[in-house]
Amino acid sequence: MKRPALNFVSAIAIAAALAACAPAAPADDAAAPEAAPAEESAEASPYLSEPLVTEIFTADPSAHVWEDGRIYIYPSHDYEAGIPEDDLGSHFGMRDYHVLSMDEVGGEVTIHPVALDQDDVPWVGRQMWAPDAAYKDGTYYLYFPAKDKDDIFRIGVATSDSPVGPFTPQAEPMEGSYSIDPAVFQDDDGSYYIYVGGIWGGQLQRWATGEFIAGPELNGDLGDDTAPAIAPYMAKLSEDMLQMAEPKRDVMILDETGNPLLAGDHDRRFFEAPWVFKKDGVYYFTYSTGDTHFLQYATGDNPYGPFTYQGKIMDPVEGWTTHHSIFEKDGKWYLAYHDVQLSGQTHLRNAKITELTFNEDGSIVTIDPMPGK
Ligand code: FUB
Repeated sequence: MKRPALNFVSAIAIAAALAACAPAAPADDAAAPEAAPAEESAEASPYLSEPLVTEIFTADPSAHVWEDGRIYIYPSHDYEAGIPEDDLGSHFGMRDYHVLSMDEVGGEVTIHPVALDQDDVPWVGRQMWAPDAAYKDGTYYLYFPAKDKDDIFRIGVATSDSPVGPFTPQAEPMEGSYSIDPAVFQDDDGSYYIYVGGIWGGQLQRWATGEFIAGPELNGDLGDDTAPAIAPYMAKLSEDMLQMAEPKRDVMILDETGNPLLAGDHDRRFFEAPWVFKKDGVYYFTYSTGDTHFLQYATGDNPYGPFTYQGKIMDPVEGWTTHHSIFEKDGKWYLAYHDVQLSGQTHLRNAKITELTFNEDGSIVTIDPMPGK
């Protein structure tokens, strides 16, 4: 599923410059002259917001405000792996992570040195995809999906005493983990919960029986559009934050009649990118619909769900994937997301931030990422 590339000559020039410094720009790149789109300044930008950094490609931005009040973003680090595009996301061949940080939205962004490289994780075979992070009692935890040596996605954990790493990985992935896109939510009582899942290339559909089923017949949705949609899974984390402390549970997303969203409801069903936050006592389960390119949300009254579908957070961005996080800073709420403004290529993405607005009743005002298009 390909989307048309951008037509800006300057964007292509920037992409070429970025590809030349792949796979991983050194930390010092934060000090390097920005490959800023100077040539674009003559045209009005159709985009709602601009890339956070231009020195490296970043995607799937998981944003947190830690105790020092600074914003830390844990993104995927896209690079040109030279693998042809397919519906399994083989072209997303990422192999390391860099953390970004800034004092405030719109402030100067620091690109920190490599936080974790796939060569440092004994069980990883390839594809370090969308990570998240958590903080507890002086330790920062990086949760990341990667394919093991059998090409099965697992969730790894790595720890550091610094929010920007370097992170030391556990020797094995989390017990019983599979699929992609871990997101960790800390509740007000100090409990932590992990939410995981992504279909198609994210392999969640391959676990429908509880065992991994290989083979091309399960490359996509399960095939029965009238069945409940495939659910991501979640569990409370153990005290040491390294394992799931209880059996995994399905995250159920219900429609307005109280029935599960159906597999055929591609505009609303879960595809990937779970992210949970809490506002005014309401638990928001947010996610991407993948092949229909929406960010959607559902709400519930506890971290386990069920969650009832409420509406759209964002219309499709430029590029195939859409993956986000939501955070509060100084009384304002923000959406971190990505598009492909810099490259025009779906696997070379750039993270962005924009403000998120709530109505009085807690509903989210849908964002148009391309208001000038
Ligand atoms: O970045 C690789 C994958 O693309 C992520 O895991 C998905 O959420 C999608 O953004």
